[in-house]
Amino acid sequence: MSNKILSLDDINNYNTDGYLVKNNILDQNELKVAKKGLFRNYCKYNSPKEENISENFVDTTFDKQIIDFRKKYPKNFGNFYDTCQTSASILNLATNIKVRKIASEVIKCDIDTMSWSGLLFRMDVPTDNRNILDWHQDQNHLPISKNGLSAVVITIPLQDTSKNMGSVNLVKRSHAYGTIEPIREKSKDINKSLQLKIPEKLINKENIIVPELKSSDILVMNMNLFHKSGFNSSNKVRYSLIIRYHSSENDSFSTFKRVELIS
Ligand SMILES: O=C(O)CCC(=O)C(=O)O
Repeated sequence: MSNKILSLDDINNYNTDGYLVKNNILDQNELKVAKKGLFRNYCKYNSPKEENISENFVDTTFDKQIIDFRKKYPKNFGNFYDTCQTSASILNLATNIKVRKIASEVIKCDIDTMSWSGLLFRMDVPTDNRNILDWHQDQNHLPISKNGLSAVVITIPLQDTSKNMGSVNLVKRSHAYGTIEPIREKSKDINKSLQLKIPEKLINKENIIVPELKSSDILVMNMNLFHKSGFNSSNKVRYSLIIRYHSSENDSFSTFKRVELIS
């Protein structure tokens, strides 16, 4: 009997559509550990205003505090944000064995020969425009594996994510274009994200999908799939992890030192 996590249908759907949502992958206990890590990092830089706030918060009380903290103390918020980027309990969700197994099944490589790049923890606060990414392909930002064919992007939400929280928008089947020459936009504001944009005329609006992920689900995407951040019009923070896996045995793989990352 196969011990694979993905079915043949999953793989076929991924190959055809350029993405796949896989439900019930993450363990709620691991999510609790990650949220506890997030909460403890927050407590280092700002005291929670409510004594009874739960480390396993699932309500908007904590989010409200994060939003206020970011507004009032941007420098401390930046330190909190950066600490989370290296928090072992948070990042563990992205390097979890099930996530790696899924990546290896999609790439069709040995799980023990994979490398990762672009591991990032996002906290997207309501109405923020500074860090949202317009239509792009991850292959243009992280060209570690030539053509992106032996690599994959995985997004992991830490909470149930509705469309109005700015969930990722993607264009089904757009990976068929291969890697497009992007329009480069670097803002003078150093806090704004670099944009390597896909020309708007290539976006087929009828194929736009906004998956609403549950906290145990993961979104798997082809490195060439067109996607962008949604706009967070809710009153909640959208917490998510993004990681890219690569087959390091594949000839198309370059080590980080040799790759000139576009920034
Ligand atoms: O979660 C998001 O807002 C999208 C981020 C994204 O597309 C990326 O980092 O490549």
